[in-house]
Amino acid sequence: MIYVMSDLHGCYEKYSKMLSIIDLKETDMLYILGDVVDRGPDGIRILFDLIRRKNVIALRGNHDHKALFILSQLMKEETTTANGQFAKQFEYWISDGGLPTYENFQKLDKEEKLIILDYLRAMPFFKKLEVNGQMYFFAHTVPEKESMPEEPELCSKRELILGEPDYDEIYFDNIILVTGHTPTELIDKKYEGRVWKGNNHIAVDCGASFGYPLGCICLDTMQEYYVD
Ligand SMILES: [Mn+2]
Repeated sequence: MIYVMSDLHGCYEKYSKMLSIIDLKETDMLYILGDVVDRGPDGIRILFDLIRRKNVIALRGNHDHKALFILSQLMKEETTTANGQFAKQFEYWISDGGLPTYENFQKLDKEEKLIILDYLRAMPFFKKLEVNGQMYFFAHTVPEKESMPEEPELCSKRELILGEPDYDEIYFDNIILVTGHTPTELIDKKYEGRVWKGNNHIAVDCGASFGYPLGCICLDTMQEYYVD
């Protein structure tokens, strides 16, 4: 079975409960569509859990990307959080949910820090795969329709972590887009805390870090799962 969820944002308890609800088997695959860290308290803890799992693949979100940039800069001795241009980026990240990620990263020893940075650096930007004869494209997000190339994998990395999709447009007749990044209540208030589906697009960020449930969808059965 292929399962997809997104935007864990440090919500370890919901993530852990979801794994037991879906009863993830060794032969299943779980894709997490980015933003593992920031906002909630336990992003680093989730990363350590992901690192030891062979059948869970986390794609990169804008928060994972930013955390990688800031934390790897901080590993360099010449960088301090008081230093000019970097200070501004650091302050912005801290205020945009980076604080718990920063604090928990600082508690790690050097070897653990390098393990986390290596994992963040290796997070892919997208995954394309077929389930039951249907092609799917997974990414944290996609650009607006007019900026979408002929093949979704040709999108720029920036668009795949920061794009703003047109949810009311069909992008491809033969590919279903599966994305996170935008809590589904912002797509359609009726889908508050629920997976949104329409126009060959499935949006799975139910807003777990904003008090809504964590959602997960099984693409083989289209069954949805929720953890409050
Ligand atoms: Mn995001």
